[in-house]
Parts: sequence; structure tokens; C-alpha cells
Amino acid sequence: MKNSFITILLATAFQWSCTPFWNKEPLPNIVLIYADDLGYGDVSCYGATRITTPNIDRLAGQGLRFTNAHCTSSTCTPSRYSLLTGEYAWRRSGTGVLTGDAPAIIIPGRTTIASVLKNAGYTTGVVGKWHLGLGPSTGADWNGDITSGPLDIGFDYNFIIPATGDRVPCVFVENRKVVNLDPADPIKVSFSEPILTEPTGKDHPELLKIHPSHGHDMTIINGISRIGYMSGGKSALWVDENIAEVITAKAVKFIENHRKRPFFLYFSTHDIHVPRVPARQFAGKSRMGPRGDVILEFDWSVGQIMNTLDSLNLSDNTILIVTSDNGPVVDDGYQDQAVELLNGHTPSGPLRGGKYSLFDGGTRVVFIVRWGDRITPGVSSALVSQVDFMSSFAGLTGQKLKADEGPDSFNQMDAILGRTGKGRDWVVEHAGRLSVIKNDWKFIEPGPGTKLQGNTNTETGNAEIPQLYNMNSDIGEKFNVAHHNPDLVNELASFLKKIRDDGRTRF
Ligand code: NG6
Ligand code: CA
Repeated sequence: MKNSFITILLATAFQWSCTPFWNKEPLPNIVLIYADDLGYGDVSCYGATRITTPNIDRLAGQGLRFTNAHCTSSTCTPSRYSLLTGEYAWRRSGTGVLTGDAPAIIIPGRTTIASVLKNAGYTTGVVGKWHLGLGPSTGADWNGDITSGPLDIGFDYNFIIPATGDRVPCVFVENRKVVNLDPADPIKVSFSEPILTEPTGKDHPELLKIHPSHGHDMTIINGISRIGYMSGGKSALWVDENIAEVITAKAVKFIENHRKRPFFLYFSTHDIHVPRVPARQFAGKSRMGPRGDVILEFDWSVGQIMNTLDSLNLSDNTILIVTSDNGPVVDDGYQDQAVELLNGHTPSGPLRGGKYSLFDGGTRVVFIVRWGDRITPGVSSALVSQVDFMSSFAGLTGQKLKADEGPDSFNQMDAILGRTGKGRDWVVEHAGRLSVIKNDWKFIEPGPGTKLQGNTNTETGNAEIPQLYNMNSDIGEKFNVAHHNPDLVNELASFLKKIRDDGRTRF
């Protein structure tokens, strides 16, 4: 009897000593705020001087600010695909910038960050921009139940903008339904043929309050012409001026509703993407025109989330992350004076290029992480990538990924939490073709292509010759030293080829 009591005692003690910390303490909530097109130099804690972002700066003061963090692609859809699946989007066709009527590219049942956290007992929600397609291959049923959406890949709740602010349909989707839809006024969406009943920006510029500078001349919604054609759903149309307020309120509500148990919130803002239409509270406040105003609006959204966590006493046990899906662009298709009013502001900071670029301005992003006193405030130069969130969150919550889940995602939680200043050894970036950064050297694959992206005046980084930059001494990628280092160029080209040919990087 005595012996068996001692055995039980010893066994219990052994169990405790082996129990990972996540079983002893409540799992942390995770809130990932994902900005759209926010540049490395667009916020004051990353060096902006013409604009001040007090909430983001406060967050950086309480957490870890990364100087060498990367999204995987210099546009939205592929970055978001990689973020959620832990797989580079360029491995799959059909993962470029999607139209507003594209079917889902993350197929129901696929393991995602959300399903991993749901398995660990989290309540999971997405609020804001989606842009990963909705519906089966025949497309989403805007007037019925929308299947093949966030609810089918691990989210318990969604309140989303289906694609982008500048693409139809201009309605919110909550779980499986378009919000406020009147069944008597069904929605019709087309990206191939005009819907003749509705005026377009091309034919009726007199109806516009914001004019396109390139593209964006199709159906007019709320005085702004969009990409794509749409009719019906009048009672469901969003008002651009209110988008930030509406989705921030939904994000706050999600936190309030689920405060009692671990939750994961992916809050993906429309700001600072085009069309840039700030709420009245921010209009004219930045003195940099609408692009600056919506940076202030984004900062406000971050502040609302921080205040909510504080007021619910959740800040200490919530991992709060702020980052962006790709780099900045100034003129992205509307005449909103972004170029004229830049006034010396440099959206990419010291980096070259921006959105659409192979240069680092496209893919090195703002990245701040706070977790109460688990993170020592400061700055980290660790090389980190958003593709690693999946394995990192899995590790944090005691989950083991199967071989085919998150094939490019590594557990980098120690770097993300600042327990080590060393992150990955290398990172792959994508903008049409690939580049790789390894040991401070960045190699950009050669190939055809224009030097500037459309009419955006952004350098793409395309060149017929190989490019090699030393990111330590030449962060602005000004000096191509490929011809002085042919061996290194060959080595990095083979490294990239292997990453591509292997079909995965985590084995
Ligand atoms: C481009 C759009 C641009 C933006 C981008 C996607 C034109 C001329 N340009 O095709 O305005 O919508 O796609 O941005 O239509 S992203 O951040 O969602 O990737
Ligand atoms: Ca984007």
C-alpha cells in the first residue's frame, strides 16, 4: 500500500516535471493584426518622421520590434496563403492576386494556422480582408450559403471583405451570409463582362468622388469605381468611410465574446489599401492626403485592440502581433494625391522598391510582437518570416504538424519571442520570380520583365542578369556585386533551385 502510494507520488512528480509550460499555465490568446500594403517606413517607430503612429509606437515600446522580418510575397493573396497554410504560394498555380469572384484557393479541410489552434482548444476568428477566394470551383453563392470559406478551414467565426476594397463585391460576409442582403435584390458579380444596368467609372466619370489613375474604372459603388462589375445587393453595400470602424468593432466584439478561453483572432485590416477613404475623424489629419490619413486610421485600429485587451485584463496573456502583407505603393490606381503630398515621406524607409518588388521594399515588413512580461521589450534583428507562424504556434500550443502540413513552416517561436537573436538562416521572397537571402547575401533570379510595375512607378527588381546584394552593407540594394562573386551566385541559385525542386523545405 505504502509502496504504491510512493509510486503514484513519484509518477505524478515525474509527469509535472515533463509537462510543458503550456499545460501548467493558460494558453496565451493570439491576436494577429495584418495591415494591407503598410510600408517598412510608414510608421514612426520604424523611422517615419512626417507621420506619427502613437499606438503602434507604444506597442513597439512594450514588445519586440523586428528589423529583418518578411512576408513571403510582395502582393496580398500569395502572402496570405503562405501565412495561413505554412506553404509558399508560388508552389501552387492560381495563387496570384485573385479577382473578387475567385473560388477558394485553400481547400476545405486543409490544415491552417486556424485549424491548428482550434485543435489546441482555441476559438478562432477572422475579421477583415480575406482575398483567398470563396466558394467551390463554380464560385461563391452570394445570395445563399457561402461555402468553402474560412469556416471550412478552421475558423469558428468570420466577418470579412471577400477580396479587396477596390474589387467587387463591396459587401461584408459574416459566417456564410452576405450581411444585410435583401433577397429581393440579389447580387450579381462578373469579372468578365460588364453588367449593363450599372454605371461604370469609364462611362460616367461625372458620378465619381474619387477618380481612378489606372484601372479601377468598372462598376461604381459609393462614388468610387472598382475592379469588376456588380449589380444588386444595394442594402448590403459597405460605405468605405466606415470600413475601419465596422471591422474594428467586430474585432473588439470577438475578443470580448471569447475572453474567457484562449482565442485566436486574425484581424486583417483594409487599411492602408486603395481606395483610401478615411473616416471623417482622420480625413486631412496627416497632411499627407488620404494615404497618410489611413495610416493614422490603421494606428487607431491597433489602439482600439490594445485598449480592449487592457480593459479586459488580457494584455499580459495575449500575444499581439502587428505586421503587413506586403510593402508599400504610392499610386495604386486612384487619384488620391498620394504622390503629390508625400512631402519627403519614404514609405519603404531605407529599402528599395515596394509592393510588387523583388527588392526588399516588397517583402521586408513592419513586425512587432508583444506578450506581457514574456517578451523583453527591445529590437531584434533576427531573420523571421510569416510562413513560420504555423509551426511556431503549433509548437507553442503543444501540437505536432504532420509531414504534409505547413511544408515550408519552421518553429521559430524562440526568435519571435526574443529568446534568441538568431532566427532563420535564409528566407525566400517572391514577386513573380524568387529571391533568397542567406547570410546577409540576397540573390535575385534573372529573367525578363518590366523595370516598373504597371503605372505604379514602383521598381520591380526585374533584371536579365543575376543580382547579388549585401544586405548588411547595402540595405538599399544599390550595388549589384554578382559579377564579382560568381561562385556565391551559383551557390545561391542552386540553393533556390533545390528549395523549388524539393517541393517543401521542412522535412
Ligand atoms: C492590382 C490593382 C491594385 C491592387 C492590387 C492588389 C489595378 C490597376 N491595380 O491589380 O490597385 O488592387 O492589384 O493589391 O487594377 S493586393 O494588396 O491585394 O495584392
Ligand atoms: Ca496587400
